[in-house]
Amino acid sequence: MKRVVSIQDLSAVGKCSLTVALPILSAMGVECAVVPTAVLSTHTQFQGFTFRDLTDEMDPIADHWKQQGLTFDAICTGYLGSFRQVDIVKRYFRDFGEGAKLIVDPAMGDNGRLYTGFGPEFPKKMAELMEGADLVLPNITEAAFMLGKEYRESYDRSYIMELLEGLLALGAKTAALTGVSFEAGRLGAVSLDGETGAFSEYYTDRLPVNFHGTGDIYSAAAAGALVLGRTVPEALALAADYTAECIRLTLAEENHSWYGVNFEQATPYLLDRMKK
Ligand code: PXL
Repeated sequence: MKRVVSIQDLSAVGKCSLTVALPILSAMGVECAVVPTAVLSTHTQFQGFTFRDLTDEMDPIADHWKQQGLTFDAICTGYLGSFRQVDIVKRYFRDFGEGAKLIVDPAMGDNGRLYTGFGPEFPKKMAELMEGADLVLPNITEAAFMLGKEYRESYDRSYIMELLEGLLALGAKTAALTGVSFEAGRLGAVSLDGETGAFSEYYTDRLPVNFHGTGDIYSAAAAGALVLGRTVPEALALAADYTAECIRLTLAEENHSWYGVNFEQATPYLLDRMKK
């Protein structure tokens, strides 16, 4: 059985980060170890959330795992709360990276803005995790901030290629970008393989709302597919189809929550989609 470790926060309510990565990877038949980097009462889009930083636990957890001889097929990172956590993640990459895919989702912002709590210097620090990562999957906002490039709402292919090439220049082996749209009503992800130069793109119908946590759902599903042997383009397509289904099911519920999507109800779809 494949085993991955997911390093990100535990937002008690909010359907993002660990509360989606763990169930999604489990449903896919992948063991998911966790390093909770912080415990929040909710994700940061709620007002007045509590935040308990767990940075001090991260090294002792790694020490124990090393002593136990644990190994992983992938190390997946998401939302990180501080500069120090980025440095400790690098230690996880050094200590557990052999034979593991390093998958980095630099969850920091969306729609041209950083999430509450991140200062303007943080994206440059997060950018350090691009170096040596097998797959990085920022959205356009996160890529633009990490690269110190202008965020654009409307763009063409050359802007997207510039971001992908920038991510490769930071040292990522394969760069993906999520939330890309070249055509009204279609939204998807693109990728550029730094070794072969292969470009991939995959789009689904764009649903008329933006939901929180869908980036985390997307990267968990992509990571699962990747460790189960799919290629990057296949993994990105599977994750896009699954995320779109999560949003569809959410919209189908009349009084759906505002803070996250009904990813749980899309589990049968995910398992079915994995057979293709
Ligand atoms: O979904 C990204 C995310 C993860 N973790 C926390 C967040 C957010 C987005 O706001 O607040 C704590």
